[in-house]
Amino acid sequence: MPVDLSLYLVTDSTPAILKGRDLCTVVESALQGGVTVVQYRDKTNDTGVLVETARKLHQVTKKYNVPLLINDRVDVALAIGAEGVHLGQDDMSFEEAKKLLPENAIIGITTSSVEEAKKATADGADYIGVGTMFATSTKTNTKSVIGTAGTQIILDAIKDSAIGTVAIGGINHSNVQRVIYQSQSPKKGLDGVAIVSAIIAADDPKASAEKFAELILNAPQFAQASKPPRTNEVEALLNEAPQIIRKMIEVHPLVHNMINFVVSNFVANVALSIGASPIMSPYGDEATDLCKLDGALLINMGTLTSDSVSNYLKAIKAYNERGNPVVYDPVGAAATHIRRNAVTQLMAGGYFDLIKGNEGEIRQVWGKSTVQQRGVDSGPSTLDGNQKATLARDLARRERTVVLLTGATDYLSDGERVIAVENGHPYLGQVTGTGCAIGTISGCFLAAHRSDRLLAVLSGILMYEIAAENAAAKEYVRGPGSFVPAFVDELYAIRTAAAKGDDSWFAGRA
Ligand code: 3NM
Ligand code: MG
Repeated sequence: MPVDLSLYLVTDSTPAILKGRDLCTVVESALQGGVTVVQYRDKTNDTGVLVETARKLHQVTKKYNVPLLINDRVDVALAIGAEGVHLGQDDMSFEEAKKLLPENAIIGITTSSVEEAKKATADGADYIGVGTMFATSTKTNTKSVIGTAGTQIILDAIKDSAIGTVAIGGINHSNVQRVIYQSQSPKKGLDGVAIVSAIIAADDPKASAEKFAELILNAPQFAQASKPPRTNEVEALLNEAPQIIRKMIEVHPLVHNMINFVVSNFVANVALSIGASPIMSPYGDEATDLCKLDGALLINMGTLTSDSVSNYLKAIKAYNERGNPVVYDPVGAAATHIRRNAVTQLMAGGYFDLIKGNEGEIRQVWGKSTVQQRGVDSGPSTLDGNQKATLARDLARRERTVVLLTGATDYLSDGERVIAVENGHPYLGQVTGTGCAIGTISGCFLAAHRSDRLLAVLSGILMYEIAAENAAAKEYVRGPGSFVPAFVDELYAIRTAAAKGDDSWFAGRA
């Protein structure tokens, strides 16, 4: 019988986590809440105490028909007849443990790389613990923090094996669904999550375990909102765009902008001109109320300050929980150490329905960026069109979201489809805020049209870039200065026409 790894409790006897309570009592209440496997992990006590505690724990876990695994100490497992062991990379080797333990004992192995995962699989381990998912104060000497992206690579590497998989490190109620969703590789997903502090240190371990058990049964809100794409045909998508634009105008979505102060006024005017309802609020706690209006959130880190990231994370959490769309514009992502860290924290801290940026920014989010960006401008391009399309597609696939890589040609992908958009005008590159406004507009369209995020974003870009072309063609537009008011006018003109059912502005343009 394979072990049910779905809600895997790892114990901790340190005062900071156990808070003076009796371990057996805490574990029993977690079992009542639905924990499916328990690992006794104790890095401090003497062997005598380990054996005594393990024996007591075993009495409890047996009552709930749940296996008890012993961390590291094969001797303790043997002494009390536990169902198995969990071994770290520096513990006894799998082969040695296998020789000592009974034939049917469960053996799990901690892995944080493809090599380790492949070795554990080849050895015949029952499951692997994959981590560290997120940095955690419960265990600070972990080898590497790999996130959902690293976990996905490991799962993909062992996709042909039936070995069990469980993620560990920093998993809590607010991220567990996203962890499971974003770690999923096409052919293999996680069988469960391993939790220490979010259950053991909880005021009510039973309630905490119950909540985990319920959360892991369901996909996150944002995944439920994005049904599989209906069509692959660019023509068909283009035919639908005018209707989507009309729908956005009718819905009149709220767009909550946490955006840089340089472009704030311009972007608010753009949102108004297309028929949306902008609010500019950098205050994370305000999202608790604003997210209830079922609009979109835009995170634009163009003028990052020391408290921006914590504000962003609060707001992202609120929108993610309601399943309302969140757009991430990692402005100047590679420019400074602070911004590179912000990217890491935000990507680990929430789910984005669209990640939008120029080549340097998207490369930084992808994580293999070697280019040092100079400012927040787009900088020299080093990728050709095919490479950009591939990068957009791969990032969308990895994060299970939509990516828009902007430039003279924009590349939009949902991980399956990639669309290159050639519309626009060079004046867009001569005015500040025109790139940022695309993030805001995309948010409006994502809020209004939820069944196909790629189509929603595509419709928004087309409205925007065709308006730019129309504006630049006005005889009174002589340069970037006169372009700006003409551009806002043309967005408004398209909105007015579209609302009346007039799509002539669109015909033959995309
Ligand atoms: N092993 P929490 S992380 C025991 O990365 C353990 O291998 C880890 O605790 C690894 O759920 C970890 O409180 C602690 O973050 C996880
Ligand atoms: Mg160990």
